Amino acid sequence: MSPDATAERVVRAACPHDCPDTCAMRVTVADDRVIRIQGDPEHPPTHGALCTKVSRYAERVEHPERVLHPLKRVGPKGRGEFVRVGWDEALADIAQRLGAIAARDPQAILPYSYAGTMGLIQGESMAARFFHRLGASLLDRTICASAGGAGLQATYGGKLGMHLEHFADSRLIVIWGSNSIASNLHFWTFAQQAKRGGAKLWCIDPRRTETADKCHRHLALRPGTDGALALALMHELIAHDWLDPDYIARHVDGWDELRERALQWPPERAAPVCGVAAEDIRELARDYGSTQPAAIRLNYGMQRVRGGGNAVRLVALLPCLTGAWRHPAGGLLLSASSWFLRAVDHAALQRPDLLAGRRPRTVNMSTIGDDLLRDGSAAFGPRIEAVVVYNSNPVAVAPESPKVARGFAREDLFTVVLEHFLTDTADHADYVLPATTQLEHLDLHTSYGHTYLQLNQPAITPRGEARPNTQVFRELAVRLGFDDACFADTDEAMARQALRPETGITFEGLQASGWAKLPLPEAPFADGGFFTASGKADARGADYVPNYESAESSPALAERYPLAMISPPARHFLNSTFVNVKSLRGIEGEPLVEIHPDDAAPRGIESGTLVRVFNGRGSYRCKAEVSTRARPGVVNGLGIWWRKLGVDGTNVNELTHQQLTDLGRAPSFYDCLVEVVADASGPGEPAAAAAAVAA
Ligand SMILES: Nc1nc2c(c(=O)[nH]1)N[C@H]1C(S)=C(S)[C@@H](COP(=O)(O)OP(=O)(O)OC[C@H]3O[C@@H](n4cnc5c(=O)[nH]c(N)nc54)[C@H](O)[C@@H]3O)O[C@H]1N2
Ligand SMILES: Nc1nc2c(c(=O)[nH]1)N[C@H]1C(S)=C(S)[C@@H](COP(=O)(O)OP(=O)(O)OC[C@H]3O[C@@H](n4cnc5c(=O)[nH]c(N)nc54)[C@H](O)[C@@H]3O)O[C@H]1N2
Ligand SMILES: [Mo]
Repeated sequence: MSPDATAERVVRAACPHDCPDTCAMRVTVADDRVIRIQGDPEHPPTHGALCTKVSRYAERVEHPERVLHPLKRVGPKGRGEFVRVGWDEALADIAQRLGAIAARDPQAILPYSYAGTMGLIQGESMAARFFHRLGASLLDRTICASAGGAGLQATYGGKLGMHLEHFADSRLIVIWGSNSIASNLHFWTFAQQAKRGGAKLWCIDPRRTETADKCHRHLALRPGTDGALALALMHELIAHDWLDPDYIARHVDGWDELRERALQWPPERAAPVCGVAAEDIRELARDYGSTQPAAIRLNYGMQRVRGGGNAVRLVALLPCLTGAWRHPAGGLLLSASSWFLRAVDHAALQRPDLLAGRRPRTVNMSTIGDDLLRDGSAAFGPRIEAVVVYNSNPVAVAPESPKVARGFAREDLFTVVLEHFLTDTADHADYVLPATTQLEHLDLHTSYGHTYLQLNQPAITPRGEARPNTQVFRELAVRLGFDDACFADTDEAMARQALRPETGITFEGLQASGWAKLPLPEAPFADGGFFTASGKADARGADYVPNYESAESSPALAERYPLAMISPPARHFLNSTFVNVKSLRGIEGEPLVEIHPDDAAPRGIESGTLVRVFNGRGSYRCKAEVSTRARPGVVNGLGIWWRKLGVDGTNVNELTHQQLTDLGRAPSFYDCLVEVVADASGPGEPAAAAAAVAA
């Protein structure tokens, strides 16, 4: 250790989590230990503040249950019984097993990853190169945002939106399908500034969230009816002449067609569909049509239903009809991701050219339950024989988890999981490989909620024998005889390759300051210039698409399972990450379902009652919380708990299904009918009851 290793120093880092805020962090270390983690006060989106979860990041890094050595399965599949092995032994065996499968058909190997870290380097860089070179199946990464992403793409030509900071100057903010205080906290600061400046805040959310409590008005619509609401708002904009005809004429394609459709949706028609009062729709339309600048903070919560893609399209067209885009503080933000395409070259990181003309099949991560259980066929391709999981916990987070768990429990499936902890997925592995955390590796970060590029520099040495994801794939490449020069690139070399010279953002610049703002206009669509081929916002074909599961679309099903269930994020977890951090789990308490008093009373349910939530797919037990946070007819199962920490080893995804959204091939987690009954029976019994229901 160098003589000054015990002196305190501050390392510039970035929060790795799947959250729109992507905070800039300052990590104070001494003697290879973390002393403090703080938000960077100079980074405008972070403005010095971190959320409760990430200010405790060191607790996760130094967690006593962290996986610090490679582990090899000894017990039956899924039991989580392992012995410690050396890296050489593990990598040699993994390379041999994957090589043998690839010799038959590399498409029988499936990489499975999502956004455990949002970093471009520990995400899809060396891993993508490795799987491209191998010719493995490609993964369609749809589990979170692809319905809304496709909606934005179809409408604006990209995932493009307002600058976060300008929300502070808006006069009206519609927070739509977003519990900002829980999942987009740094946006909330800007919304509060606007509120103090006199702005009116509306919240559109089936759940009365902590965010809804702090807005002036809350519209608690039924899940999956946002498209109908948007059409009714358009109806009112037309009826009251609150449109900007000049902006529409120059910058919107397909308005005549959309206008016809909107005229069929007076508030009286939308009100019973949405389950809200027509008068409230009128009031929202009046506010939106007569206030400038007006901004919409849309979030992904509203696109996890069958019609999610179209709903995003319709909402994204609202600021094009009123000309809100003319102002820096007007418009809409769902995602800012595509702005970063100007700064970051993803192909340089992922090297799709290594496919060398091969076109492997694509497997949708959202149907992993069905796909792991599928036999080979002409339509599907070969049966999946091996899965390599990194940055994800599919057994907990993917829809219809009874099937996902059964798939991962296949004795003939070879599974490798790169992880920090023994998650529900890691429990099913043949090998668990210890991964470094954000404080131990280098990474480069874009953001979906702001417009700053960031560099994460390692602050401490890897704990135990943990290795960065990149290192694992580098070594597997060597063992499989891949001698392309790109497999020798270091993490820093890849970060440098990713930076396009055009924006003037350099690696050295990022090293010095930690972050750089993308050079972009303040009001990006003030004079049109959408990224579509025509340069216009595209309204063609956008329409309301009802849910798969609702009283309107499936009345017979709704008779058996009369309650709609949504399962939005828990504030103190990040998807299924942090569920094992005791202090945070302590705040969340235990798995619960919120139910409105009018739904609870006839079922004999009180707060604290152990209930069984079930449908034809499965059964999940948790505590009930009788609360007006739930609207009548809708129950809220909060957070993605680890199954093994649940009452019967299950979580909310026991009940969700694998049907895909209208656009983007995404799951429809919040398009789900259930029934809830009090059930204090012993463990094991509910599963039998559910089987009876299914049969
Ligand atoms: N603390 C915390 N922060 C997170 C996450 C987390 O798990 N915990 N998850 C992260 C991830 S992965 C993502 S994708 C982002 C964004 O994640 P989002 O899922 O957008 O997260 P929220 O904003 O919390 O939730 C969206 C809100 O939408 C509401 N909602 C559900 N169905 C509908 C509907 O049909 N219509 C409307 N209008 N609203 C509906 C829910 O009640 C919820 O309050 O947040 C990220 N941030
Ligand atoms: N019912 C229901 N289900 C949902 C949702 C919902 O709202 N309701 N939300 C959906 C959404 S929006 C999303 S984004 C998905 C999230 O699904 P995932 O992306 O799978 O997210 P996490 O559950 O947080 O799991 C990420 C895992 O990555 C690991 N990890 C973190 N950093 C690293 C690293 O550097 N290397 C390696 N090897 N591992 C790392 C973490 O330890 C963690 O176990 O879940 C979806 N599932
Ligand atoms: Mo997500």
